[in-house]
Amino acid sequence: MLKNKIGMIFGVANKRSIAWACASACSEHGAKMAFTYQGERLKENVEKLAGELPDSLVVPCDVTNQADVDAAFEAVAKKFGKLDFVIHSIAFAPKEALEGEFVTTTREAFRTALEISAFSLTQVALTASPLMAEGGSIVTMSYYGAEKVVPSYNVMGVAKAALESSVRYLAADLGKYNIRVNAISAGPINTLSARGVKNMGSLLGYVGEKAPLKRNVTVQEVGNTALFLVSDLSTGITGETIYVDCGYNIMGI
Ligand code: 0WD
Repeated sequence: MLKNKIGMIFGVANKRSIAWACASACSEHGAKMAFTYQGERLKENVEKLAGELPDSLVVPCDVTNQADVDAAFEAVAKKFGKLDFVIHSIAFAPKEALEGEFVTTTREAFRTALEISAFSLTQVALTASPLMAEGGSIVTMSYYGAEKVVPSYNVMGVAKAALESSVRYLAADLGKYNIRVNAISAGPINTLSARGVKNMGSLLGYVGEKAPLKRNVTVQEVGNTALFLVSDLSTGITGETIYVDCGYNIMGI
């Protein structure tokens, strides 16, 4: 399905990362990929994982540093000469902002969360689009806390709201180049980032009970949806936020 397609994956921290599940699904269908890692602490992990896949590239990229972003795309252009899809699967907020009440969010925490978790998508889309001469697909990861209040999700919910809105504006701008932009709104999954959100364990239990499918979503299910969104099976879809949450979001009470 993705033979001769080149992807760029942002947000692999370890083998549990949603980004890694997306990359695994895309690799099974023939894609070659570049992986970015944020800082030296993640380098070894990402190199080891990417090394399991044929002909992959690993480049550093902290999205708060524009020079890193530019250099990462230059490295992709040099090795592959083009880009067909991007999976943006990164988010960050200071730990103290992910507990207690939202009303106490500091200016600094707000700025950091919005810059890394929302603005970075626009930054990546702008830099990726010249490499997508034949069109392309950009996918990002959101969460239900963007639209409803989820205790402790706080400023990250506000960042995800900005992210989902950015998806629509980017889709409108880039559609003329046949570049599609979509978000997956994933149900809770026990990853490194998720453990930063207070009460994640009880959230998983609650959602697993209330969701129509009576369970939590698996990371492979999110990966398979990303595969669909970057493939030619979804060429009519852009600007959407697609729920992969075992149906949790449709429930009133
Ligand atoms: O329940 C969940 N796990 C859900 C996650 C439900 C719905 C959505 N998501 C979203 C997250 O908000 C995020 O956008 O999915 C995305 C991926 O999250 P993940 O796979 O759950 O978490 P993780 O494996 O920790 O990957 C996120 C990575 C970072 O990892 P750490 O844990 O080291 O912060 O985002 C990257 C980093 O690799 N990241 C950055 N990358 C570049 N520049 C930066 C940065 N400044 N900051 C964080």
